[in-house]
Amino acid sequence: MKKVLSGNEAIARGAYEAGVRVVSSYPGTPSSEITDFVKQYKEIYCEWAVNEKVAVEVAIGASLAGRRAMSCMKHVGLNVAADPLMTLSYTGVNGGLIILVADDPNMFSSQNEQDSRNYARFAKVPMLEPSDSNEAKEYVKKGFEISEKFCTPVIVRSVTRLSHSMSAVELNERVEVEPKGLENNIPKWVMVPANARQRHIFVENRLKELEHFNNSSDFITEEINDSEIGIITSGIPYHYVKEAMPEASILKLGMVWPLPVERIKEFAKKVKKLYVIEELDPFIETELRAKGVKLRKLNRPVNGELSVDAVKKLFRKKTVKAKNPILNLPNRPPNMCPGCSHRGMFYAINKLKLFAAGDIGCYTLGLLPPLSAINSTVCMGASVSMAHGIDRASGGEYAKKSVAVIGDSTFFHTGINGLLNSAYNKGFSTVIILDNRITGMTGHQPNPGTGITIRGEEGPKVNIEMLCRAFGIKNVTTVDPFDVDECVRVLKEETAREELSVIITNRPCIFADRTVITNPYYIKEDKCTGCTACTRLGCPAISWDAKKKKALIDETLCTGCSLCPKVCRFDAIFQRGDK
Ligand SMILES: Cc1ncc(C[n+]2csc(CCOP(=O)(O)OP(=O)(O)O)c2C)c(N)n1
Repeated sequence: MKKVLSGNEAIARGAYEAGVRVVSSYPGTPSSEITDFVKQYKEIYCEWAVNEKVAVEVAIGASLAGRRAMSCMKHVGLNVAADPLMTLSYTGVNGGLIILVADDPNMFSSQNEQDSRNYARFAKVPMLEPSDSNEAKEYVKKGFEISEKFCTPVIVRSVTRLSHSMSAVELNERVEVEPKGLENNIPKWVMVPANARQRHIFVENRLKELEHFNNSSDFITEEINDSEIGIITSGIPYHYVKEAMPEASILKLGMVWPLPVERIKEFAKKVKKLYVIEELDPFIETELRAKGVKLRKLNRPVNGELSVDAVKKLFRKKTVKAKNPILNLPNRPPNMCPGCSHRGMFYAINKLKLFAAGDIGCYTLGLLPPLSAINSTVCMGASVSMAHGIDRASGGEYAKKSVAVIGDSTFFHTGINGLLNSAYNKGFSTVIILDNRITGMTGHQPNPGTGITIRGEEGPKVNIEMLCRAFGIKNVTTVDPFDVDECVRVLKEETAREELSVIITNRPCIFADRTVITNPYYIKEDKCTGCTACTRLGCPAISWDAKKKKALIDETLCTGCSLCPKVCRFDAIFQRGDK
């Protein structure tokens, strides 16, 4: 049977058909839906781990226990999981193990544009790169076979265009794989130096065997057309090449590491001019040049996505200038939702002109005007440790005018380590944990603070306040983020302290708990003085009537969060149902 599936759904299906037993992942666009799709298969144990390092380690444990396992993440997640990955390469696997990494060329929702193919070379493990949904499913299945045959973790690389586009997929039955049992093999699994030295030799030999395998594998498709131009490509760029250069001969690679150099050299002999078309880093190109393959140079950008037109331009082909309807649309910058529980705290931070070391989540949008209350964003968890660095660099002085701002999921991911470090090293910083009980930014996945698991089963709900106190932090305050005056008061008090403080907000994400939505507010025109205090909340439900010079509330958007009446000094804002 055939079905049209997104790349992410196809990857989940591939895991199901391959007899996978355990999937442990951490959400991150564009990979998040894979694990959400996996949860429909009751044969697979699946979970949201607290971060990618933990997720991969869970998969390693499952592999050691003799079962097929997968761990999914976005590209930056692989940085967090890099530590186990590097040594997993040495141990190898028992049950097959796939790390699914989704890159984000063009950074539609990421803080950097790194090319994960470098990790395959770095860790000396094979990488498969599918180009459509059917291949995505098949490569996951083949990936498990390779993993077990060569005793290696396999990285399957997706990109946003693959993960989020849809194409036809041939569905097959699940194949139950015989469990291999817990492997007790000390020289293989205990990576003390004496054992690791031996395993490093194994890794180098494995890489040679994998290259040999790739040279004769069906991961390569050769399409011989005109002998003038030959193009080596893989993944999504393959489709751009096919459409832009139908006359060219194409060598499409499915396993992009280790490269099938022999097959590439054979292909090179069949064409006059040889090119590589790939997105992001010149990964294949650099490698082939080092191996002595003569390639023509193209002025290809190393940032952003390619497209059919971009490929045509590289070969000086005419492109048809289509009318772009998007150009006529008004600019809609991202914004926190109406009723977002983060808004009040950012209003207070802005009011006090505090320097905010930010983090990654919906609250990063606090950066934008009119709130303008985020001064740095590096990676998940960095806010807490950076605030500590800011504090220590100034002998405590800057701690009085700065805060760290972090969401609950990000806190559980890696913020927790930073906070423990600040507590242990007696810092003075003030850490604000915006606890909306959900991983908002990536699609509302539950986390250890939500109290439910990925499948909606009840689980323990971490008490962040008690956790902070267990670290030895004395000053832990919980505030209502819709009470701006209280937020300002607590911020003043805690930043003034020459001690570490934690402030926790206690309102749920509007999507995590719809019961908090109540009657909308409206503005009484005669009472509104046009002071703009409410518009400075940046709430999408509040707009400005330029003619009347007064604020307006769109009642279809308002969730009744009660924040705007609290900042209105003229009592002009009322709730429907009020007298
Ligand atoms: C290492 C890493 N993994 C995953 C992501 C994707 N990601 C961006 S924000 C975020 C979590 C946001 O949740 P939370 O901290 O609870 O804040 P909220 O969005 O709910 O405000 C995640 C997982 C990332 N940017 N980096």
